[in-house]
Parts: sequence; C-alpha cells; structure tokens
Amino acid sequence: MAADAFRIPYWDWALGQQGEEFPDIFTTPLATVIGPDGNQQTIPNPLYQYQFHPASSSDFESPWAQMNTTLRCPTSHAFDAESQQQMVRAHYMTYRRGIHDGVAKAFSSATYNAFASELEIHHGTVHFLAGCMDPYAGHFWDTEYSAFDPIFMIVHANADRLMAMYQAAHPNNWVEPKNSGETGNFWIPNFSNLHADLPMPPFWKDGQNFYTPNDIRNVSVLGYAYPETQYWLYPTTEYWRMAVNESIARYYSPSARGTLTALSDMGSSSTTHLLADTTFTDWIIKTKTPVLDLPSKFYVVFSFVGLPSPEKSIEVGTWTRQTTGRRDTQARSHYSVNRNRRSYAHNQPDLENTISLTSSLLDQVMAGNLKSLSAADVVPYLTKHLTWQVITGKDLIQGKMQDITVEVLSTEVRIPDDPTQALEYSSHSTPYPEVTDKQ
Ligand SMILES: [Cu+2]
Repeated sequence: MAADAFRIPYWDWALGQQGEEFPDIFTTPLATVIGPDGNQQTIPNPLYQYQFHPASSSDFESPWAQMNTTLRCPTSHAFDAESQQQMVRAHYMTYRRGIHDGVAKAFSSATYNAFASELEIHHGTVHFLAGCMDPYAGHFWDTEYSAFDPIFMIVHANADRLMAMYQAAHPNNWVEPKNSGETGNFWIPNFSNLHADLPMPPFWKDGQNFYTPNDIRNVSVLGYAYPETQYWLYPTTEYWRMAVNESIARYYSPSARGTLTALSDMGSSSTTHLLADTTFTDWIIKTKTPVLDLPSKFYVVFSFVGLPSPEKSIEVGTWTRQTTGRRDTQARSHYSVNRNRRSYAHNQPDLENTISLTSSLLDQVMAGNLKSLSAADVVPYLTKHLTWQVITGKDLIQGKMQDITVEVLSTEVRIPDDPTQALEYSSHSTPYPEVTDKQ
C-alpha cells in the first residue's frame, strides 16, 4: 500500500555546524520531479512558496491580504514584494550554532516542561530566521500565518522528533500542570490551566473527543516513528534508551565540545590550556523578565562590540519569543480574568532563558583577542564587550521589556572520553553580576 511507504520529511535545523546550510530545496523556484507518466518534468517547487487562490481580503489581516504567495523576509509589504531567500540563508548561517547550543542545553533539562519551553524558544529562532521581523516580516514569522509557508511541516516535524527523543531518554518526565498565562490561543483562553488530561482541539481522537497529551504520550499511537524512536529494533527498552542517549550526545552536545576536543587532539601548545584535565569553564547568559504584558513577538540580540577588527561587532546569541498573543481587551476587563491575572502574576516565576557564550568566547580565543575561558580572562572581556538590544518590531508594544535582567554565569564541565556520553556539568554555577550591572 502506498500509505505504508508514506513519509513526511523533517529538516534537522538543530545540527549546527555538523549539518548542511539552509536546504536549497526550500529556496529554488523550480523543482525537477518524476511525473505520473514516469518522465522527468520541471514544476514550480512546492517547498519554495505557497500560492493563495487568491489571498482573502475578508479573512486575512493587513498586510497579508495583499500578498498572493507566502514570502520569506520580503522586500516590503507591497503587493509586488519578493522573498529574499539569500537573506534567509545568511540568517541561518548566523544563528545555527546558537540554535544548536540552545537545543543541546534543552536536552540537559531536568523536567519535561523545562525542555519544552526551551525547545519552543529555539524553534522560534527558526521562525525568525526564515520569516524575518518588521519591517520585512514574512509569513513564517507571524504565528497566525506561518503554517501557510510550506516549510512549516518540515520544521515542526523536527521539533516533534526532538521532543520524542527527550521523552525516550527521560521516560519518567512528563507534562506538569502549568498556567498558560498570556500564551493562550484560538481554542485555549489566556490564564487556562494546562495539564496532561486537557483536550487539545482541533485534534479529534474520535467523533466525540479531542486528544489529550496523555493519549499521545508515545508518538507510535499516531502510527509513525522517527529513525531514533523505533524501539522495536532493540532487544529491550533499556538498549533503546542507551541508543537514544548516544544519539543525543553525538548530535546535540554543545558545539564547544567538538572544538575543544579537536584542539586537544591536535595538541597545539597555544590552545591546550583550554582543557585542564578534560574540564573547561562553560559560560552562559541568563535572562529573566516578568511574565505579564510582554510583547507577543520580540527578539533580544546579544553582541560583542568594540572588537579589534575585522568586524567591529558580532552577534553571539538571540532570545526569540513568538506567541499568538491574542490580546482580548474585552475579556481582560472581566472580573475573573483580572483576578486570574493577579494570582498568575503573583505565583509565576519570571520567564527565563539561557544563551551559551562558550563557543563565541572560543572564537575570540582563536582570534587572539582573549587568553582563556577562565574567569580571570573572561569577566573583564565580557564587561568590556558584551551588549544587548531588545527588538520588538514596529507595531508591538514595548510592554515590560524594560524590566529584563541579564546575568552571566559560569559552570565547570567535564568532557568524557567516550563521544557517546553526555557532558558532565558541575551542580554549582558562579554568577558575575559585575559583568552586566552597568547596562
Ligand atoms: Cu512553530
């Protein structure tokens, strides 16, 4: 049966420098395929853009109503706007290491919810890099329109795969109850209680009920598997779990691991000091912001500035947030919603995110601008060169972004000899408030 051989491809955007560039199959206007008559033919590439029939001015908001195809990083929002695929490709090369290191960090999460929220952030960067933001926002950036871009399924199939791999590695971790806050959507109002038995419209389980997270805890219930989730290929569940953990260590270890291992294998005397007894100092930025009244879409870009050429400044990481952010002002004035907001604001910890700095610091070591990864060298370096900027786009509320706090922390990390074993993080982190105090 054809259905037995049906595949939905995924694109692993989290491979970082081990992977390919932004795939050509998304950016070339024409595709050559074998037609129904068995002959090769050239057709408009269905992964390049989607053609509306035409865009509906009654259903679509401005500016999307006037554009008749999906666009990536368009030249404008006029009817004759064009995609800038070269900008998407360049964007991916800029951000892929940060996405990879973010996903690597997510895989070390102690809870399912922590993994899910970190994965959400880094998949948001893919929306950002393929969509771009105002004034050049394309369909993929705008949550309400992103599913029209044909890369939507291929990008999200990989998010689904990464979640399935985390679940396989951590079978006891699962959805813990939490409040949706202001991230509600068409079906789930803001400030709803989210939990593993919550029906998830519009996904029907049968004619009467919607699937709940518990119904689909294992993706095989839905009749599919990823290369890494074919548990039936292993004699026991334990063997399968070991294999998944090996894949996670191979594909999603922080990029600094590969760099440091290669440098130490080369034994170059100028860089061997970076790994003392197979241990190095890992550096991250932690951001915190109050959860309420955030712009629904924004990114914060972190840079090293004032560098001694050739580039004076380089981006070292982003924090992207992209939610539907329906702001229902009528519902907001309602008593119970206001009460929910108050109790939510009272009970929720700040929204947190981490960005890895270690590979960007290693770049500076190799460029001769920084001596080592030790605090004695890194703290003065970051105090001098690290800055950040919040970008919300033209029609987004600045909201509470002024209250963002940024902190730099270090942790000692050991690299095991066996590349299929995960990095070992010390349980203790050291904060350096002096690095970010001035901003
Ligand atoms: Cu998405």
